[in-house]
Amino acid sequence: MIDKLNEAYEKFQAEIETLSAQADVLSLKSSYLGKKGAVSEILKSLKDATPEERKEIGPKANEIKQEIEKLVAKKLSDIELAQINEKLSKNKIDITFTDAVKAKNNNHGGFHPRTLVQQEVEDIFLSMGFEVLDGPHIETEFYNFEALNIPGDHPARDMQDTFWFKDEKSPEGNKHLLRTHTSTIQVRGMQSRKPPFRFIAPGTVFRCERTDASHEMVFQQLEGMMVGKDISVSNLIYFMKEILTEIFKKDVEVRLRPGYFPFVEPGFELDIKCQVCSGKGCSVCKQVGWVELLPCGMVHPNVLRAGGIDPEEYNGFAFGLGLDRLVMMKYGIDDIRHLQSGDLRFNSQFKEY
Ligand code: FA5
Repeated sequence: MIDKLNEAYEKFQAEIETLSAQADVLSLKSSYLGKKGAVSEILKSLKDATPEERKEIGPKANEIKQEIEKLVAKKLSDIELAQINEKLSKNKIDITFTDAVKAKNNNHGGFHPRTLVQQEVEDIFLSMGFEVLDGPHIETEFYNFEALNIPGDHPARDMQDTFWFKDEKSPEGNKHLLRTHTSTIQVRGMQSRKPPFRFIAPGTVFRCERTDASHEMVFQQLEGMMVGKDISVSNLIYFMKEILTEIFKKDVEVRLRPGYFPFVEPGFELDIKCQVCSGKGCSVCKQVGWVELLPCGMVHPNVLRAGGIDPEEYNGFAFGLGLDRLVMMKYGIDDIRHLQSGDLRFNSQFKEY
C-alpha cells in the first residue's frame, strides 16, 4: 500500500505540473483527495492490513495528503501571480509624468505661486542658518494666546477673530482652537531647544473674518525667531531688509512704524509700498499705497519665560510674515482670493515643474 501511495503521489506531481488554470488544479485535487479520489480509494483497503502495517500506512497517508495540499496551494498562488503579471504587462501606467505624457498633453501641473515663494523664502533663511519648523493647526489657547502674553481677559484676544472648538478641553484645562497665527510655534520652538537658535515656521492660519482683496479666512504666515545674547533691533532690521532684497531682487520701498503686539516689546509694523498700484492706491492697499506685510519686534520677556528661557540672560526678535501678501506683492496679484480659487487660468501663469 505504501508503494501505491508513493506512486499516486508521483503521478499527482507530474499531472499538476502540466496545469495552468485554477479550476483544473482544484479538480485534480479532488480526484486525489476527494471521497472517491485515488488516495481515498487506496486507503479503503486499510481494513485488510495488519495492525503493524496500519501503524506505518496511517502516518504515510497523512504525509502524502499534506504534500498534495501544499502543492495545490503553491500552484494556485503561482497561477494568480502569473495572471497579475500578465495584466500589468498589458496595462502599463506611467506614473512618472515623463516626456511622453507632456507631449500628449501640455496642461501638466505646476507649482502654486505660494509654494514657489515659500520655497524661495525658506532657502534664503536656510542659507542664513535658520531651521524650518512645523506645528499643529489645531492648538490650545495656551500656545495661541497665554504663552504669548495674552491672558484670558486680555482685549488683544479680539485682534484675531478665532475659530473655537466646542470639544473637551485639553488635559491642562485649555480650550482648543484653529491657530490664528504661526506665533504658536515661538513657544513650541523655544521649549524644545536651548539658545542661541534661529528658526522659521511657515504654515496655514485661520481667522473668522470677512474676506476682501487683501484678507482671507485661511491664509499663510511665516513666523521667524532668533534668540541669543545681545540681539538688537538692528539685527532684526538687517534680516528683514535682507529677505525682502533677496525676494524682490530690486529695491522695494518699505516703512517701519510702531506696532502693538503683546508678545513683542518694542513692536513694529513693516509695510511695503503696494506693488500692485505702485503706491497710487488700489483695493489691495485700501487706497493708502502701503500694505502691512511683516510685523515684528523684540520678544517680550514673558514669552521667553513661557518658553523656558531666562530673559535676564537672553533676548531675541520675532516676526510674522504674511506669505500670501508677499506673493501678491511679488507677482502684482490684485486679489488675494485668486490664490485659493483653484482657477487653472490663474494657476497656470506660474512656473512649471
Ligand atoms: C500676527 O499674526 C502676529 N502673530 C505677527 C507677529 C509675529 C508680530 C511675531 C510680532 C512678532 P497680524 O495679525 O498683523 O500679526 O498678521 C501678520 C501678517 O499676516 C499681516 O501683516 C498680513 O501680512 C498677514 N495677514 C493678517 N491677516 C490676514 C488675512 N486675513 N489674510 C491675509 N493675510 C493676512
